[in-house]
Amino acid sequence: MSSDYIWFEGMPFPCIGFDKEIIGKIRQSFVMREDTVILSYPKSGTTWLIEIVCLIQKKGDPMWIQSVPIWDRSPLLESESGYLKLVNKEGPRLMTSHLPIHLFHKSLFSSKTKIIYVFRNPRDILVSGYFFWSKTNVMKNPGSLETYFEWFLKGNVPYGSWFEHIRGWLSMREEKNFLLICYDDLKKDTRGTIEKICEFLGKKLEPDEMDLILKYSSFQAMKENKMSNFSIIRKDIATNGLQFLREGTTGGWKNYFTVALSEAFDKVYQEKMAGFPLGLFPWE
Ligand code: PPS
Repeated sequence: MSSDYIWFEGMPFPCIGFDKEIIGKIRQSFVMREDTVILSYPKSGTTWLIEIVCLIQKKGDPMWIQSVPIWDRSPLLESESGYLKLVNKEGPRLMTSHLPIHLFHKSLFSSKTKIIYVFRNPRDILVSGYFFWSKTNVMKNPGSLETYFEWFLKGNVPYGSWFEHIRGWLSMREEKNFLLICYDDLKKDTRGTIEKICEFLGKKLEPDEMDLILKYSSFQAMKENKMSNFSIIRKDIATNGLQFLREGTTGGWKNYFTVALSEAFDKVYQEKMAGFPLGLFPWE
């Protein structure tokens, strides 16, 4: 049975595993410290980034990523279970979040927290989201890509509008504790992009350690890793047909959008993305 959302101040959240009191508490009192946060709008490459950061921390040793579920390694801050894992944890924390910038506690802006924001062509996000959310029970089933497309453009999907999410977070792009990673660049130059992440995190790797990271964070390796491929997700959240690592490509949306959908998307995109500098988004 698919249901509607949990709403927090006009923003839709998945209806299982989330609680609006917790979302409120994060903004009110979840003090950020010397943490590392992997931030994204859902379906932007979050899981890939988590796997890479975990492997960087372990210098390519796959033991951790192969024995601990991804949501325990880098808990999702705003989920009920993630919040409980993080709130009383001492020392620097690794966490994930899809929250928009205005729902974070103000300490984020004065702390030493390192933020890695991963973004992706919103057309690919839309298609990925359609196949993902349709196989879960955490939102109403759209029934067709056309319906999901309409919902996405209106922001009537989990975490609301992609356009607002990216505009909010990109306002931090000049800050030294903020790293912007594009899924499309990560695909094109995985090694070079991982090197950037290492530099940002202050980690130095030997060439053979980098080779191990490339090996264990590859699409195929992650697809086979039960701790990362969502095959052990709670059965009330996802149905059996869920394939989390679905295509893992850039530009795959072209196989799903009709000409009419593509034109409709471009129109909204141009209106909503006005004002960003040229060259920031590789798909433009
Ligand atoms: S979520 O639910 O928000 O955490 O999803 P997220 O991890 O952000 O995005 C899922 C998409 O990322 C793709 N993915 C990868 N692509 C390439 N290489 C690797 N290693 C990889 N890991 C995950 C995943 O396949 C989803 O994209 P689609 O287009 O659906 O395949």
